[in-house]
Formats: sequence, structure tokens, C-alpha cells
Amino acid sequence: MQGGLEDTICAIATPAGEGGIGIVRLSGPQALVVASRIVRLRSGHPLSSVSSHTLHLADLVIPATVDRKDLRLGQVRTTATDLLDEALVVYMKAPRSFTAEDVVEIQSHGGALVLGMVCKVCVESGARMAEPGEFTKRAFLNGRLDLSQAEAVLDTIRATSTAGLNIAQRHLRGDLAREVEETRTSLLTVLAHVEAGIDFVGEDISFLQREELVRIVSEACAVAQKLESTAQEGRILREGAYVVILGRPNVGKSSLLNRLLKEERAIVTAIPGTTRDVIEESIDLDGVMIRLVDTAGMRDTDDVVEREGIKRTKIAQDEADLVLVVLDGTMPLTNDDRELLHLVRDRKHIVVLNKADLTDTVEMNSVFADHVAYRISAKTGSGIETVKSALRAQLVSGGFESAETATVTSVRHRDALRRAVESLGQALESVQCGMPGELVSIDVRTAADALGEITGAITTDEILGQIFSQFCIGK
Ligand SMILES: Nc1nc2c(ncn2[C@@H]2O[C@H](COP(=O)(O)OP(=O)(O)OP(=O)(O)O)[C@@H](O)[C@H]2O)c(=O)[nH]1
Ligand SMILES: [Mg+2]
Repeated sequence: MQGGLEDTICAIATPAGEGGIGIVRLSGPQALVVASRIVRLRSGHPLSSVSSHTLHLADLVIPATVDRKDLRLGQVRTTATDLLDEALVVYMKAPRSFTAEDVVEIQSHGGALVLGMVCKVCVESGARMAEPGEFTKRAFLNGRLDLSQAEAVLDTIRATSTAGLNIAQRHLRGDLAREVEETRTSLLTVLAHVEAGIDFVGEDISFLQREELVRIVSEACAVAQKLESTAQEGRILREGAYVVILGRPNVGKSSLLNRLLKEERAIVTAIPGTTRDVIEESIDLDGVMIRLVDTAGMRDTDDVVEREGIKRTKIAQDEADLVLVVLDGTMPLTNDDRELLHLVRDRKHIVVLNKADLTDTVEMNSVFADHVAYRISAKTGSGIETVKSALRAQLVSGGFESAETATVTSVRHRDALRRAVESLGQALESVQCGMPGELVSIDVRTAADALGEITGAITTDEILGQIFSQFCIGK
């Protein structure tokens, strides 16, 4: 990302397409000067005279100095003043703005042409188009947000479930940053002592006792480990869980999908081999997003289409966060059923014995003994609510809902935590083996730096580039 903070940047902040209103955002030292070129307040006062954070009705005009060819206006001049639109304009004086810079937001009607022209005039008047994520990057560079909070802006925008949104909001308020930064600070304190040349391993330690060192490093390690352990659940909360329905043909997989979705999404017939493809739909389980996948029933078949479907079933099965095994409760277990149960035994799964509205003929105790299993009827809906609760409980522990624990949702954060845990483990080992302070300090430093990457206390252009390139322009 090029360009320093001395530039004034502009971009359309609202989504592409038509909208009731659309917003062009300007940020940087010249924001007010640039906006003044296009904004004529109805009050007749200059834009520079308005109080910060107040909204003003204005006309947007194309200044006479702007090259009309550039705006593709051709020869058409509708009025002498070239009125573009009417708008509400707000000035947010630095540092009380999103970027901590001078910001002007122009809220015009949400037409692509209007917004594009407002941007062009701004560029003609001294601003430049913002890079992807540049507003948020500036908020970070100006110390308004730490890196984990900047990432939470994107998570908030992209949230697909209320649970995901909830976590993004807590990260945005600095929950994760606080926990990580506290831990990093304690490690830096240790380092200050160690690097001051105190041989804490020897006897007669005057400054930092060896036990104290072990205590601080162990505590930091435990915090990093605890945070890292939330990452799998965090990913599910952010992106949704991938739940795959598996079972022999005709056991009622598609009926179960339809029942969970509350709509007739998949074709259901009495003919085994009805579903030939994987069908994916999302459901919201109490704020947690589930990507639910119905599959082709597994069996040996000569049918080319069905064989392809079965191949896809296997791929989906490998990627599943949880497998929902469907058995036909009215029939004895077959070898295929047993094989499937064996296949899923070491991974998250729930077994449902379907068709409970008919007579159970099968000896199901063996299934209940080895698996979490429920009797349900996809036809009548009995047992479905229990299965839903079980699904949610297996996928998310509920720990994230308590106020105390920060949940890690990003792979970048998880990796940094993993490195911190590893280095702190090594540091502890070195202390226990009576290694010299220098060696211990290298590991503690590595861990502290890894934690610093999460908040951005330690950062590189590469890390920043990776993060902000995921944003789109205007954020
Ligand atoms: N009585 C009863 N019949 C059911 C129930 N669930 C499904 N069925 C019937 O079982 C048959 C097969 O249902 P599907 O949902 O198509 O089964 P499937 O597992 O998707 O089958 P394939 O797509 O062929 O693998 C249909 O005739 C359904 O009406 C149930 O709970 N009770
Ligand atoms: Mg089916």
C-alpha cells in the first residue's frame, strides 16, 4: 500500500449499486479543503465554519475549474452552476474520527453516477482514491485501533451469525488486545530483568527470583494456550460450521435436511439413490451459522451419476466439522451402517435413528452405547429440537458467551499464539535445565514478539499488506 498519512484520501464508503443514500468519505489533512470545493451549504456558511460532528444540508456542485471532459459530462450543462445533487455533510475533526484524522462524509443519493462524480471532483481537488482498507489502516497507524481491532472491523462487516458478530464486537472493543497485551507486558518485564544481566539461574539472586521467572512465564504460556484453544470454535463462530449428513440410501437424509431447513429443499422419494449431488444450505442455530450438507447415500452402484455423487460425498465428509449419521431405525443395522459408524468414531458426530414414527425393529442399544444418538422422525419432526441443541452444543461450548473469555477467530492470531506457546515452553525448559539467561531471554523475546504481532505492537509491511488487502475500497 503506497502513500503516506499526509495524503488526503477519498472513496465511496457504501456498497456498489443503487441505494437510498450513498456516502463518500474523505480523510486526511486536506479533507475540509477538498470537500469545500464541492459542498455549498444551504446555510450559506463556509464548510470550514461548521462545528465538528454536526450534519448540514448542502448542494453538491461541480467547481468551474474541474475539467468536464474528465467527468464525461460532454457538452451538457444542465444549469449554470452544475448542480450534482443535494446532500447531508458532516465534518469530524481530528482526532475524534474513525481514522483519527480530519474526516468529511458526504451523504448524497446512492446512485453510482452521483457518487462516482463526487469522488472524481474530490480527486480533481487534491485528494487521491483510497487503497483497499486504507481508512482502517490509518486508524491503526494513528493509534486509534490496534491491529486486532482493525481486523475486527472487517469481521463485523462480514459477520454472518449473531455469535460471530458478538465476538467481532468484543474484539473491536479491545477484549483480545487487552488480554494479549497484558501477557506481553509481563514478558517484557521479565526480559528487562534478564537482559539487564541478572543471572537468575545462579544462587543469591537479588532481583528476580527464579521461581518468579518460572511463574510469570508459565502464566503467560497458560494464557496463550487458553486463547489458542478457542481458535477452532472461533473459526466456526466466524465462518459457520460445516455439518455433513451421511447415511445409506433411503434412510431419510434429505428429509432431515428439509426438516432442519423448514423447507422442501431436497427431493425426497422412496427410491434409494434419489440424491445425486451434495446440497448445501445454511441454518442459524441460535446465533451460530451452520452450513448443512445433504449427500448422496453411500453404496456400490454402476450408475455413473450416482458414483460421482458418492465421490463428492466423500470429499464433503473429509471437510466436515461434524458428521450427522442417519440410520433407518426400522431396519436392522447393515454392514454399511456399521462401517459408517466405525468411520466417524474418532470425530465429532451425532447419530440419529430416523423414522421413529414407525415401529423400531432394530436392536439399537449398541448404537446408544458407543455414540451420542437420538431417535427422531424427519417426517413428523419429533426429536428434531433435541438434535439441534446437541449439534450446537457439540460445535460450540458456550464459553464464548461469557464475558471473561476472549475467543480467537483468526488463523493469523492462532498461529502467533501457537508460536508464543512453543517459545515459552522452550524458555521454561531452559530454565529448568539451568541454561544461561541469554538463552532463556531469546525464547521469551520470540514469544513476546509473536504476541505483539496480534495487536500490531510488532508489525511488518508484509503483515499489514496481508491484512488490509482483504478489505475493499472505502473501508
Ligand atoms: N415414516 C417415515 N418415513 C420417512 C422418514 N424420513 C424419510 N422417510 C421416507 O424415506 C424415504 C427416503 O427418504 P429420503 O429423505 O429421500 O432419503 P435419503 O436418505 O435422502 O435417500 P437418498 O437420497 O436416496 O440417499 C422417503 O420415502 C421418505 O418419505 C420418517 O421419519 N418417517
Ligand atoms: Mg436424499
